[in-house]
Amino acid sequence: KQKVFTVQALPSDVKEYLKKHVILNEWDQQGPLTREQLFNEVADVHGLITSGTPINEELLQSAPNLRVVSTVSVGYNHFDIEAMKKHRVLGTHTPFVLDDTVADLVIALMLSTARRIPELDALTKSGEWKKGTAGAMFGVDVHHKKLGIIGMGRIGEVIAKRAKFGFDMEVSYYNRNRNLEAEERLDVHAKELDQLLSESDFVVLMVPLTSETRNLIGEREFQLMKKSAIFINGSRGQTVDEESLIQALQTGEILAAGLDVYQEEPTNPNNPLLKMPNVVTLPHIGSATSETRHAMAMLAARNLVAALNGDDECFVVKELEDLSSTLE
Ligand code: 8YV
Repeated sequence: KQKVFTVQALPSDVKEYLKKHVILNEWDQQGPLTREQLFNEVADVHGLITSGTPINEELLQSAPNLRVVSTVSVGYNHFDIEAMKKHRVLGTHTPFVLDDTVADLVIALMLSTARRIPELDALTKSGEWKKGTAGAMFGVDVHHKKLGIIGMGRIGEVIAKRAKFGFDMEVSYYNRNRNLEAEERLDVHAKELDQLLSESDFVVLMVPLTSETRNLIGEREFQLMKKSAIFINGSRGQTVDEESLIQALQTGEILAAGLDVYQEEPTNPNNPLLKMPNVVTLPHIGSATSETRHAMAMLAARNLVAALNGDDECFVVKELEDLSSTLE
């Protein structure tokens, strides 16, 4: 049997599945896994399961037998694709199983930010009912408003469906390449980025982190948005220039923001975004429901076993698909 190390804590049934196919070692989750410990653990493994460990030249050099890295996430910006190609290491991820859950969370952030739920919850719980019902605490409507989605991929489409059919919103999107199927299926409208930013009441960022999307939204883009706009980021913190976001919120260039991701995670307690009443902050929990995290873990395990066995019934990240065919 081939040897596998998992950095990620896995449900017991997933571990039982893996143990039928591989020799599984796991991090005991006690204390930080230092780089030295990680390199020691991967020195002789054929497979690695993680959700964010940087898969870079340094790690790959310390793991000469490594053949497959399976990430428990749909995003794989922690994969150094060129280094993985050089070391002929496959990377797999977990698309589809989390689309609905992440889309639910984005809608929840839209509603929570628009209707000022965290502030009003705090006022109710602190006995300040009257203050909570005052005009100064009114939120804004979501239904019938204009939603602009930056990144109309699988998750973006589910967000659009919920917004259109659940809240009668008018939905536009910006993609590098048009998504004609989504336009046909959901009657959503492709727009240039600047037009989408200037017209939208809600701007949702749902793009993978790549060299093209890093800092995609910065000072110029926030200045194009309506002063009544609400900005939601459910993608990766690095897709936004965070200093510009802070500036836009502090100067009233936009009304509010709902964030699940940040430049630095875990967030620095001194981050100004954590002090602003018009910012709803969540700790990167877009896919964090019991059902979905279990489904992601099981899919990551199945991806790993399939890839180790040269079986193409697994979700290899698209940039490594060619490698997959040559490794069979
Ligand atoms: C993960 C995510 O939970 O799937 C992704 O890309 O960002 C989340 O679903 C996160 O990466 C930590 O596992």
